Amino acid sequence: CTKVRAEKFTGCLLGLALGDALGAPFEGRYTVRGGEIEKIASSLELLRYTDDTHMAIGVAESLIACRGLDGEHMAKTFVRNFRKEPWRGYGPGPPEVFRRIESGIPWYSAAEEVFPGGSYGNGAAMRIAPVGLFYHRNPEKIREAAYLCSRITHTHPLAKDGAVVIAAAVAFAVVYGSEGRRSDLLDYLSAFSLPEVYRSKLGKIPELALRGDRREVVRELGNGVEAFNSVPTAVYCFLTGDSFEKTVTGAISLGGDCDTIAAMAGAIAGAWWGIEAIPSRWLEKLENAEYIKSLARKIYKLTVD
Ligand code: 8NA
Ligand code: MG
Ligand code: MG
Ligand code: MG
Repeated sequence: CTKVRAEKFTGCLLGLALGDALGAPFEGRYTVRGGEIEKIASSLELLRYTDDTHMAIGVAESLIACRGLDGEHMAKTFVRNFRKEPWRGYGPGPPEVFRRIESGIPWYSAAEEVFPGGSYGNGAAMRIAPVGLFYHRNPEKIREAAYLCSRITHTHPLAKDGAVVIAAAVAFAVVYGSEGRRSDLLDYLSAFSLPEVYRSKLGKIPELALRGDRREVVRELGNGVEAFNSVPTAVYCFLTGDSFEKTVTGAISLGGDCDTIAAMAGAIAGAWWGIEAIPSRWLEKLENAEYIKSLARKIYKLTVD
């Protein structure tokens, strides 16, 4: 396997933030044309990220402070960050969970009744990339860590397994990119014994990739806020985008919850190709880029150096 480099860690977290920030103006749109993304990006002075990145920052901060995943510490970090910047476009679930934690409900059960059976939104998967970075050396820990991180806000099994897919994909990208074959990701993921909806959607990717029909991708894999309607789509975008830039613009062009799909795909692509593959015209405009980069470097130091 290739050498694990710090540039993959910084590429991952900055890739997540850029997918989120570039996609945010288009969230909820039915269609997005390629030219529109660049037009908006160049007209904006600052590329502002949303809840996806804000929560990933919390995951990274807590992993660094605790040298690993501590559920209570991470929950408190989420609550504190949310209170500082509640305007980041959070879905309805997490703010309700945070209120419950503040009212004294323990972090490990606060999310259970916010939705029947727990939330299956993509909010656990959208923030999980730092966990994939932190545990890239031991895939057997990825499931446990992704579940623990998800449990704070998303207790539905499909949300938790969606987070496993993205964390595992990031670990794969860090370890095998960019000299390996991207298509080996599907084999790598098949070792994680995933629920049927993930196995069947991931299994459709090779054929969808051959046709490359946008509407068919949206119909078969989804572009919604549900983890199972966006996580396989993000994997598709990484496997079919031939560069960081194409992965992210391809994800945004699918519409729907496209900032989140682009955040997940951007994290995987950034980890695969490294920061040097991220266009500087985007990086220069990214809000808090230096801070996000410093978090990625700290995770690298704790796990590789
Ligand atoms: P969430 O936990 O609130 O879940 C998202 C939505 O999924 C919920 O609001 C429900 O509509 C639905 N849902 C989840 N679980 C269930 C269930 N068991 N039964 C019925 N419906 C359910 O939020 P999240 O943290 O998962 O975030 C998901 C998305 O919301 C992300 O794209 C994020 O960016 C955010 N979002 C924000 C905006 C905005 O403009 N503020 C718009 C879209 C999405
Ligand atoms: Mg958003
Ligand atoms: Mg968002
Ligand atoms: Mg979103």
